[in-house]
Amino acid sequence: MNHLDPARHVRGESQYLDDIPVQHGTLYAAVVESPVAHGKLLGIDATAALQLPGVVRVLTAEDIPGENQIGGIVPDEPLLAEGHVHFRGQPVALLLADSEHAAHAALRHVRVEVSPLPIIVDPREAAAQGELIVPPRTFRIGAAEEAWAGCAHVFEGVAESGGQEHLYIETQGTYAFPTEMGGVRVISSTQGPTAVQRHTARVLGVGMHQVEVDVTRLGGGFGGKEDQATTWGALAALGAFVVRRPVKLVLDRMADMRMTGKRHPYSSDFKIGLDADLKIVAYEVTFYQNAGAAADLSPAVLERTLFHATNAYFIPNVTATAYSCRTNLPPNTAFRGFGGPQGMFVIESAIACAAEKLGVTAADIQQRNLLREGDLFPYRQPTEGCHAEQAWNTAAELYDLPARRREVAEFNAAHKLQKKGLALMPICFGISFTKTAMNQARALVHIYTDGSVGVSTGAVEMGQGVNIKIAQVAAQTLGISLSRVKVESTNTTRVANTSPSAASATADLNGKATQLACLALRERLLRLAATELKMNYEGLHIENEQVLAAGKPADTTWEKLVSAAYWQRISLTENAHYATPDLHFDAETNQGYPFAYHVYGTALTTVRVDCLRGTYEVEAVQIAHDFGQSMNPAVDRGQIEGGAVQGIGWMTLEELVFNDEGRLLSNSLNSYKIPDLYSAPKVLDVHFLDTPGHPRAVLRSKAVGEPPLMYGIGTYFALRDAIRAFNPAADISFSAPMTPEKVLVNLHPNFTWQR
Ligand code: LUZ
Ligand code: MOS
Repeated sequence: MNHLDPARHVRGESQYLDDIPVQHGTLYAAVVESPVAHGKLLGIDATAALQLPGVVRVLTAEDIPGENQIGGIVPDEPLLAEGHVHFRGQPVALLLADSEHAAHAALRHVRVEVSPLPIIVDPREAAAQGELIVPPRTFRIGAAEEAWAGCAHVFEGVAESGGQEHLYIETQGTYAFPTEMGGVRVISSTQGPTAVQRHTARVLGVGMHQVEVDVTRLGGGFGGKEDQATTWGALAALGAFVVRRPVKLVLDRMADMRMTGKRHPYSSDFKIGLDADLKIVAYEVTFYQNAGAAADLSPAVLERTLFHATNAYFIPNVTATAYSCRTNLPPNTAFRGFGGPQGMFVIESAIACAAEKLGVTAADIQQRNLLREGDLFPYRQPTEGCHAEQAWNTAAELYDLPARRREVAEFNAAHKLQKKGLALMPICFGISFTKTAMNQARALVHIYTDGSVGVSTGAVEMGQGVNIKIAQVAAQTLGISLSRVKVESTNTTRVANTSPSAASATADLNGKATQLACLALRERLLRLAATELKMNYEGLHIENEQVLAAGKPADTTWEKLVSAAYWQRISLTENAHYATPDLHFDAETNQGYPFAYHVYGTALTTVRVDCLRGTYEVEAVQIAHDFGQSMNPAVDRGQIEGGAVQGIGWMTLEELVFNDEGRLLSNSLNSYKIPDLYSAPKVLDVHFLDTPGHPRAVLRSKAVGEPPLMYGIGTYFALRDAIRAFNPAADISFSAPMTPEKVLVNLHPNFTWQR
């Protein structure tokens, strides 16, 4: 079962937004940005720009017919700045011109007058000044404050993790068309078509029924288009609505990097207490999340940090507190893992801190504390079908942990200027939107009279392979070949009120809805067959497009059956709704049953460091992963490989640098490095654990989108291990990413440059 798209992708035949043939009369939009990170907006003067050839219109907040607001969780984000600007790159005005060139050339002729105000870029400073997006949250189980006295060992520390640029290959973009009834049709590169629809309607002051959003596919999203495609969608729609001409808005790479939010950097304090047997007795953690200048999805990201604060470990006494801190950076947003990786980095830092001080390996602590069946998470959901120990033990045996440790020790004894390091990284990730209401989806399935099938859902294909999975569900449920099934574009007029394609849950939610629709159609068709054949409905099924009775062909094929249904005026269309059963969560007590199930796994990582240069190679990342009953091993393996490498990038090379004025310095691929073929692991093994899957997973095939990203955290700790092999006294701060520069400084902390 291959992914549906790759052949078209490599031939260049796949249509992305920027490939859509341009309609006559189209205007090109460019966005006028705030030149400073914080200030009072005194005026916008577009006189000079409007005199340039090709420039048609400059729209500001005053031109917005509806509400100038695109905030979701908190209404704190204007579409176009009004009164104040809060981050560098904030959209201030929309410039429309006859050509892309004219639009971009005119940008610098729009004068934005701002009187600067003091700025904050550090989350702890924001918290100290009371600049919080929402009140702090605390998850609590047991009584950590009473447990310290009984601990044999207590350690405290600080952990910092950096942001991450999404770097989807396709930048943000929208193509909007005015429609005859006074609405707009919007083609958007978004993970959340309904979010674009809702906020566009709000901005235009029309009903949602006047806004149609259509999505064919994205060249990657990674969370960056869950909420933040909305800005560009609503801006282009505003242009089309006001000027009554099609408007195309596509960000160039540097504008995209400057203007859009990223993974949240976190600064955290931890305290961990262990007993004499290295059992973790208590854990206290405080997270300071750098939210940027507006809420965006930050409160939900913050919550997921708390959900995953104890990773794959059972800890009886936990107090985890999180602050969402408002700074003058672009609003940070969803990014694969959605706060989970940030929380997991801190518990792994606490464990490494304890291990280093106690002279044991981190694995000694990790292994003793893995979750077991029935253990409670701090939010009181018990584990059900817990594979934490199975994943750990399988990885340790399959990849021969004792031999690998020996190999590292022998290499390190034999080499002075090169050192190897090793780390294990267990993961546990909860599958479901943490906002319970979002765990719903719908599918609209048509069987055409020739027996071919069209499926529409709320799922957005962004390269992750959700379309092939949905096609598989339809084909398998109806008993027909895959070639009869087409998965349609994601369109708000066909499937309404959708949740974004996010939270690793897209195939589960939309696949289950597809399954329900197809089950209903299959039953309807089999009842007809039973009548025609004068047989029992229960004894019939469809396989390979044949209707079978007791395993034998029953003289009716799929095509005949479908045709017969049409002529008997039986509906060949079904619309089904799926809502994940059993979920609940109380945001006051922070207790409940928020996740459909959890995904487990363990990665074994080895690295080799050049101790003169600080450069390094990831030698191997070897993973034992809980897929359940994978419905598409090729697609699923791809998700694990890509996720692991993306996580390694976050933990090693990818370093966002803002200066004190809140200006992004790492603003292009010259200065922002993501893993390439050379820096990707030399070996990347993925073992499919033998696990049963979960009934709430589609076809028992567990979600694969986000969990593997956290395997990358192992690379950070393997690098620490290698640095300490060179310099056992190294006092390395828990600060990611571990760039080659940082490795070098940690290897040689007392080195000073001689002039
Ligand atoms: N988006 C969201 C997400 O709105 N809620 C979530 O829980 C979530 N989790 C992961 C990724 N995106
Ligand atoms: Mo995502 S971080 O599941 O959009």
